[in-house]
Amino acid sequence: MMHGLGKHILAEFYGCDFERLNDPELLERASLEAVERSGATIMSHHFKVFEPQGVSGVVVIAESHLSFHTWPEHGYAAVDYFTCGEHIDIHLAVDVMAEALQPGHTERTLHHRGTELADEPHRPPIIEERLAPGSPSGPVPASDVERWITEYHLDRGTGRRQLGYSYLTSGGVTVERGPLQEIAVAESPIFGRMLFIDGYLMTTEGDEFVYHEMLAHVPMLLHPSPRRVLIVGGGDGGLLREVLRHDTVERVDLVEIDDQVLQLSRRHLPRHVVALDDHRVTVHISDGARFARHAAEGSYDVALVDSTDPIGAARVLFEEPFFRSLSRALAPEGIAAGQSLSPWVQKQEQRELYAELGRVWPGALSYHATVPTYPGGLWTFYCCGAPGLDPSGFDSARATRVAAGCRCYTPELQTAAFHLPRFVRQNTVDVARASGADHEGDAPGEGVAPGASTRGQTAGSPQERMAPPPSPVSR
Ligand code: SPD
Repeated sequence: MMHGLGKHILAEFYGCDFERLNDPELLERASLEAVERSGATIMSHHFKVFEPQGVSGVVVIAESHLSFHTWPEHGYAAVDYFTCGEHIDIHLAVDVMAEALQPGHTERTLHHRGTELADEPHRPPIIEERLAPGSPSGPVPASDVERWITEYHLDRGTGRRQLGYSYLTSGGVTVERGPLQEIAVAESPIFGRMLFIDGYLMTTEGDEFVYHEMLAHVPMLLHPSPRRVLIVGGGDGGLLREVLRHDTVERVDLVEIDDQVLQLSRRHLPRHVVALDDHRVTVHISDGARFARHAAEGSYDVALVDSTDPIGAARVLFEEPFFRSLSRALAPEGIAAGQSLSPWVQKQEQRELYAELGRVWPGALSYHATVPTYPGGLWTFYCCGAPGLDPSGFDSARATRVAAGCRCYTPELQTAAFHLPRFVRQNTVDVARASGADHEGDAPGEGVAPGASTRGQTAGSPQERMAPPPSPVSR
């Protein structure tokens, strides 16, 4: 996902074969194919063979460049790919180079370039007045004017609107612009109060129980005894309310970046906020990524990420460094889970998310629920932990107790939610697994959950055992 003016990936290929690193034809073919398959437009290319060994090359593309340098004597190649194209799959380009050079292990670092110049403007909620169907022509009585609030989805390349979900509002709309984001509260005849952030619908009184119950209980039940819980985001309090249904919980740190979300939720979403003042809870108004980075190692049993979609300040919560911090902050049996977007409306963002997850948890699992007010309706969640994390490994008596207070969650859903439609599996867990496999053999501590080996997790992950064999990942 693009944050700033461009993406720059630096890939280190170690342990490559001397002959491959010294083969200009192979390198030319691979670099041109890498660029082409990633979706970029080739303008020119130049390759240089060195004596006694080594090859350098650059492929200039309309969207910037790919370059590589090889050191056959060290079995090493450096590959850089820089692009300002929103739709270009830079990881795929690196995959193609890796297929050609077959490194023993690789490291990838992703840099966002020009981030200071590309701050995203606040998006106000879009509220439009429309005439009720059948209104008479001429002067229109006020009662015939309807106010609709719309969540628009934009094309990633052009920024133009391509999809809108509209809700008739009944009553007034509250809009508050803060330093971080713009929040609106409106009321829908079907879904009750609705909270929007920067024009995107976050939660409604009508269907929030589905999302919050499923995001809380499924991962909490996969931990034998969750005592210490971290919630990143979730300032409306709905997720916290569900977490506290678990009588094992002793402490919850809720880290919300924007105090305004808490304040507006306290005012407008009374059924969400019931647990905010519980004695086990500490609310931190702080940046969740920084909080996780500084959390003591092994200090949480469960970490739940209840963020907005990857826009503005939340982007970092969908990227590898944050997942690495979470993995470090979790105790050995720890579970991390979070919302993982729509396979329909955010197909590419979702693939990118699972590729990032897979570098930390190659066996990342995914589960789903239907949230009618989220775009596409079918909503997904990631769920990660130590290798061998088994979606059916939960205490059913505990699940039954928790479910007694729920409107959506049931012990049956605990496992059923992990059975994904094929296209969802291909866009989520298959991507994570492929991305993890690419990092097999990385330095210890890189790309693995605490105490885990990447190789162990990749072979026969629980979701793989529950599902038919995956078809090849197509990017
Ligand atoms: N597309 C919206 C997804 C939002 C997920 N988190 C919302 C916060 C609800 N507690």
